[in-house]
Amino acid sequence: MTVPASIPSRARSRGPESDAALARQLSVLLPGATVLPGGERAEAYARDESGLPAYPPEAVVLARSAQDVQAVLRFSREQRIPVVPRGAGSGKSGGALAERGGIVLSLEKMNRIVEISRADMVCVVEPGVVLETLQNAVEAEGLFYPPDPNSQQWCSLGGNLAHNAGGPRALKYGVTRDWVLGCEAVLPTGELLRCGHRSWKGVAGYDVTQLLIGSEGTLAIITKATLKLIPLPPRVETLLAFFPDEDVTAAAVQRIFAEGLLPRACELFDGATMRAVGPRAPFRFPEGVGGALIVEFDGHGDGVAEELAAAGEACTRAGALDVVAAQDAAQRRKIWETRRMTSVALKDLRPHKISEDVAVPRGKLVDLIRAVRAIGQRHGIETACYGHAGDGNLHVNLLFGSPEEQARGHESVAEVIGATLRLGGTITGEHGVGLAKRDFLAGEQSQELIALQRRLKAAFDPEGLLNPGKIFPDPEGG
Ligand code: 2HG
Ligand code: ZN
Repeated sequence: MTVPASIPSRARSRGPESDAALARQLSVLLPGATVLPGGERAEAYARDESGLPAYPPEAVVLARSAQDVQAVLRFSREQRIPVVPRGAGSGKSGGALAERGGIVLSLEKMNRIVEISRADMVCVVEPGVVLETLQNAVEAEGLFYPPDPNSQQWCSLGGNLAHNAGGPRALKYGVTRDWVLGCEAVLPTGELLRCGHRSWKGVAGYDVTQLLIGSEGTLAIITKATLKLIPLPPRVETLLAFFPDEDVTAAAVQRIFAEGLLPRACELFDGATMRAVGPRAPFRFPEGVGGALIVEFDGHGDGVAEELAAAGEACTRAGALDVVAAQDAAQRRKIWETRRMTSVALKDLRPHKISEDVAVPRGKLVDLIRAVRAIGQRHGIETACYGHAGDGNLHVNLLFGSPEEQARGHESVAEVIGATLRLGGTITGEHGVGLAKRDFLAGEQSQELIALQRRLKAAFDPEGLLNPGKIFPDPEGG
């Protein structure tokens, strides 16, 4: 088995004429499908939410069916043109960027909820379904699909599956992977594969379904997925606790778990984040606080309120200045809107910020926050940390003021990653490696493990044409 060769885009001629010729070939291949030539009309497909530079594709195809996906992948093989699968473009690691040119294959038009089965407690979805659309549809049936990445209003299930997306509720309910029973996918050869099962259990053979989840569109393109659903918890209770500083806030997370509690979400804001978000937030933070936690429980009956009260007491014992419980659904919504606007508020404040999504074992949260502060002080860079503290996954933001500062600040990014790894953590808790973190993978994983993954990649994609350049450090260093 050979390692897939990387396909440098310079090997093919690029330009308006060749892009138009490619689009014409694809239109003949897929009569009636939307095909955009590279250039102005394809501009929206050159970027995602990673903040990485634009990588204009040579052509964009909006697939309508698994058969369209099969046709494009067969064409890619014949012509040796890379294919980059794309969902809603909400990714944070550059996974949908055509770094090496080629065809961007958008799944946005494949957006049917094929089925919601109350009897089997599953749903079957196409990859272009927007997460919130699915959540609303299953909740109308009294069912629940828990994964809730921040972009839930516009991210699509295909991207969630490819990146094994998380979110606040991952603390209690796990990540996307934990909800996938089976899928239909197209291999880079064009073959259609069905893997997994519809039953809640199934252990036949290797778990190819789970290998595809989180493979960042490098092994196959998922064209349908069967997801597990559970009953919608009838009761939800939420609190906000305010602390004097971020160390005390992070230490309070431990206290909550030490009480034997498992919230469905436990989200942290440090002081810098609160100062940035505060003026625009629908929920007003009190003056002079240096950190906050959102803690949320769900379930049945009064036990949920009891758990919330116990978490509130744990926060007070840990040093909270104040603890407030949401009085109704409207207040809960305001709290979550405040949390969900954090990333955008920081970006508006500092457009050149770099945000990481490192995760450490929960017991090391305070150490991570201290390490980030020390790195910021050493380099004279303001930092802001917030995120999924309950599962040790923090969004560490380095608030660069200009592109020049950002360019100089890459050393501090590497230091944040280094500190995370020394604490036994991971370079990415939820956004994936993509392009953004591929150069850091070898810091976390052994050469043997990376080599094994490259061999797996080659087994699926011998020519290395499906989403090339993602996840793994480039063997040629380019
Ligand atoms: C969040 O939790 C998202 O808000 C986005 O994962 C984080 O922008 C970010 O880095
Ligand atoms: Zn997040």
